[in-house]
Amino acid sequence: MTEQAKPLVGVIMGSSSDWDVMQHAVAILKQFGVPFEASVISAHRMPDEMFTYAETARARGLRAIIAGAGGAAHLPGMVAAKTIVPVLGVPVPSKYLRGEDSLLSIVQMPKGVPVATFAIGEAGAANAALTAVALLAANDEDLAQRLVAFRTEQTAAAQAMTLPV
Ligand code: RP5
Repeated sequence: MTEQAKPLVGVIMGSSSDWDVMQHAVAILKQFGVPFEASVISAHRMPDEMFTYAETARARGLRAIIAGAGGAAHLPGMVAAKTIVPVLGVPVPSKYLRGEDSLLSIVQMPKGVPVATFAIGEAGAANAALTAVALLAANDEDLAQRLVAFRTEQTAAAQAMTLPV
């Protein structure tokens, strides 16, 4: 799926089965009007495509790559190995270990090739996208103001919370 002619953020995932989680990253990028592309790139089923994607990412204009995978989740780390574009890793819940395996696979990168790793599941996917927005906002004041407004809305919602006591 390609959403814009010139995407700034790439959203990749190891399988279409990751979409339920990764759609939350895409929803944030849409909400903020950030041009993005989204596709299935599997580390173990499509290794050549994975390397080509990573090797061409910077020249194609990508400024961040959000990579989600489950199980023995090599995708974010291997993509990070082939590009200096920041890689934001999202651990996808797995069938047997609930994503703890995904989290440890992604977060525990050896020193020198970082993957910024987020929470397991949809919160992680959304926060990875919000981080991509924040990275882009450093050079885009309109986007920065939309991010400030997003935070302000959350503050107002919390302030309006009541308890049943
Ligand atoms: C990983 O294996 C994917 O990221 C997915 O989370 C997991 C299972 O993939 P499917 O067997 O559902 O295609 O590569």
